[in-house]
Amino acid sequence: MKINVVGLGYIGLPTAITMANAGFDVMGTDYNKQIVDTLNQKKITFKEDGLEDLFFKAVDSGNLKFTTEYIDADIYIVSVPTPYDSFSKKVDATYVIKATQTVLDVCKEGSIVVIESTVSPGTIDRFIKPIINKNIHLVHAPERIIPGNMVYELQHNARTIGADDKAIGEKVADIYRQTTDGDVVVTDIRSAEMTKVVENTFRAVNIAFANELAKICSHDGMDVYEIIRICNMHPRVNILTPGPGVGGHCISVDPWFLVGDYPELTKVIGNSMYVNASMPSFVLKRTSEIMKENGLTDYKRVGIYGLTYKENVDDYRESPTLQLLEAQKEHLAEPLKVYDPFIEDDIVENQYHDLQKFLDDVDLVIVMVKHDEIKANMNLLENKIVFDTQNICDLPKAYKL
Ligand code: SAJ
Repeated sequence: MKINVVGLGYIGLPTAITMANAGFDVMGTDYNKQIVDTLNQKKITFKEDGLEDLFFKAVDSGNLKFTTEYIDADIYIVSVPTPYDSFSKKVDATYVIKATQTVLDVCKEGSIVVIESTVSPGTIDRFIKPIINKNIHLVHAPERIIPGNMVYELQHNARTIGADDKAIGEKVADIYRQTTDGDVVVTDIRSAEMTKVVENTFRAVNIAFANELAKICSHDGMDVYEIIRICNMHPRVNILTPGPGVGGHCISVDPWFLVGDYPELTKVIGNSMYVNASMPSFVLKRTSEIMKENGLTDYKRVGIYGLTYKENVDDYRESPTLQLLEAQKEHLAEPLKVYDPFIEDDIVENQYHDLQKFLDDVDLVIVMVKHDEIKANMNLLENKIVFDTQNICDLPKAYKL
């Protein structure tokens, strides 16, 4: 059976690798020639624990190849980005539509097109089904892996297969069962679309609750972490961890699909998203209070440690640090200094690539990400004023959220 994985980003590439290692004949397609060239040179395109070895295994077995072309296959797995329109808050299905159209140009009758990209409920009915001009089968199998633990989750997560034709759903489920030991459930397309967005919305709302608690506690000088620790000893309470904001391309994006489609029905969800989005500005406000308390007036002596959207990944999309830098533009002439051990390229102004130089140039360090490397370097921060937004620093004078 020939599988064509379309889109070789954070989801498509691991999916192609997993399918190839399960024994399927896989072609990975991406319109970005640079990505395809890099992969064809046997170099992986992003860092993820354990993925590189699986990538080598898949390529060496001959089961995995890469091209910029769409090919004739039995099954297509579409994993292209679905951004949202920041004004209307609605899903932008352009890439999925375009990819499906191109699949339709090359595929034979009877082939199966599996959409893994996250879409809002109803997107496939509204935008994909109307362009189908051949006898093919549509399936939605929303991805579920978490960056930072992708390899484990690819092999163990339960999966949802949405298909309007049960037999086709079962056929695709059997393929996914060869890649994971988690349950693989078959439902209809619309329910599968909904489950995916609901899962990420659940997390967004719960993070917002923790963030709101952080603000309440900060207002009255209470320790939010101590309060959460104690509350979580209750058998039915499980509060998440407050932080400097919510980044990435999932939790900070997908719930907006529901808000965009059901503006009158999403008060909890909408407000949660605003609470999460307010956290970088809250960090800035706390920073100015901490500066005042320490007689520091020069923002040029303030540095941000961590630029990625979360720990131990190199993905900085929608990261809290980027959000904070955007928020500070209104107030400061010059951007704050930034260092992240995971980012080698120049992403923002005033970015350092040498930790010691960064530390020499700042007096106040805002810890934004809980990278293992930052935890290991905590002793280097002993003589700095530290604002630890991630609760990883046990230096006695570190400020918390
Ligand atoms: N965060 C907090 N507090 C927490 C947990 C997370 O502030 O207690 C922040 C993180 O620092 C980060 C953001 O939230 O900035 C999102 O990180 P995450 O680790 O919660 O999730 P993602 O975005 O990396 O991956 C999520 C996962 N979804 C769920 O757990 C429901 C993953 O399983 C999905 O596959 C992924 O979204 C996706 O692609 O949809």
